[in-house]
Amino acid sequence: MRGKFITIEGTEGVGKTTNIQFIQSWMEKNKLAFATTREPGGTPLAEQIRELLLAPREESVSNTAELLMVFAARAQHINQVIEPMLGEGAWVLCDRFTDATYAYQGAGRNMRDDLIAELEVLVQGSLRPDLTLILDIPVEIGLKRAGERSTPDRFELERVEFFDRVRNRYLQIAKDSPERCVIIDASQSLEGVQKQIETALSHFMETT
Ligand code: Z5A
Repeated sequence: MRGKFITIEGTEGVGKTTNIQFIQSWMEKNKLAFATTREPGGTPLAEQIRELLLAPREESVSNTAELLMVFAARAQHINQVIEPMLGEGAWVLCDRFTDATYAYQGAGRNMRDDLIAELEVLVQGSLRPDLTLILDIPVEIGLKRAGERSTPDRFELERVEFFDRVRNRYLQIAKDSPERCVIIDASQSLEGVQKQIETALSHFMETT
């Protein structure tokens, strides 16, 4: 049987990395075969594209170049990792996927949704996540959490208004696709966040 494709999304510093470890333990407890991966990245080539994409640089990066880099990395990732793993029956847990493109390149950079949708079809065919957990917190709190942790990448240097647009798009995506998306209130304590994640995963497993 084909595996399930689960994605985890949100603005900067919402706690994706922290909670992915929790989801991995949940999958182990439930004896599921799974692979954890991330976007942009997940293969040697896609990780190189990630470095190009995130590095702060003096040259301004065109929005189209950024969009194509994201989808070039995704094409390689799907071909080399996501589809083979799902085909083997493993669950794939992916830190960000195409919702991030609609949020960052679409809402953040004001790129047209129909262009993103065309690339989505070209690169993914019919592949879409089965479940998406959207971790949500006010932008200022996320930026503070992320800033305390590491030096900012090219996206983290953006203004608060950019991340407000990103956050609002994620909330809109959740509204438009309630059968796939679950919003997790990530402003709670880690324990509270993980309780919500566990409820969402258990419900998904029971109903899928
Ligand atoms: N990008 C794009 O533009 N288009 C696309 O299509 C895709 C991506 C796929 C890299 O993503 C960038 O790529 C991203 C968008 C762009 N923008 N940036 N930057 P990324 O996912 O690798 O990077 P990120 O969003 O910056 O993730 P992050 O900074 O690693 O954050 P996080 O993983 O969500 O958070 P964390 O590291 O788990 O937690 C942050 C801190 O908060 C840490 O110290 C935790 O201990 C703490 N924390 C976590 N949860 C809590 C709670 N509940 N309470 C208190 N403290 C907490």
